[in-house]
Amino acid sequence: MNLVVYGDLHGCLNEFKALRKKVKLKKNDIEIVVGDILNKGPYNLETLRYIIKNKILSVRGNNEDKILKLFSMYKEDDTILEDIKPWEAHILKNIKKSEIKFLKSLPYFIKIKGITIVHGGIPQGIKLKKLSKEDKKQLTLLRFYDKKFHPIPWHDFEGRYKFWSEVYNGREGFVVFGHHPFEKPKVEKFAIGIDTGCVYGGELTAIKFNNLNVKDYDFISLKARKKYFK
Ligand SMILES: [Mn+2]
Repeated sequence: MNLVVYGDLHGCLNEFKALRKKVKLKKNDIEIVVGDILNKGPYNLETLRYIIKNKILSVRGNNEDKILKLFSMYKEDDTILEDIKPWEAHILKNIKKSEIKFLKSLPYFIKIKGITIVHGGIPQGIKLKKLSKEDKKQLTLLRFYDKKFHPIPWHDFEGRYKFWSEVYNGREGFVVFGHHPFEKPKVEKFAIGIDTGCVYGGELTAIKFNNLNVKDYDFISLKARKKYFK
């Protein structure tokens, strides 16, 4: 049995289907998406429906959280449609109740054997067994630390000291994460980042752990058909 984890899809359904073929899945393989299934891309709802239909697992990304938040605002006041991105308005107007329920059901992390899948990262001092609401948010958003190892907003270029995975010590398992696009997978001692920016015209990457062995993995990737988002 192998574990296959896919990087941020962002509605890139054609690339996702092609990548699944390229992975050459075996019958009992476990498939997990690292979150950000939808938003920004060409086939956001279609990708979500494909995930549900094919019973593919996923953790929760900040874009799932964002759509859920916008959806609850939209239910109160539909004039918000004028103030948000057109593709987000399209999602809100067309998403089904069962799909909202599915998004709400997504876990913030999945642990299988010694492998932990999370969208953003695991900040120092946070224990997965005991997560506050703020901790959960951080799991979807973490990228860089400042010099005091506090997570900083992604646009704080000056405050950037270290990327979280560079100093992560493996205390919550070997982590596979997405969220921050790298040109190639970011390989650290106790973590691997597999968002290679498909929606931005980069690549879609999967990591396959053979027999669930954390030390025996392959990358499978393919190029985006185009740049869907700047
Ligand atoms: Mn993200």
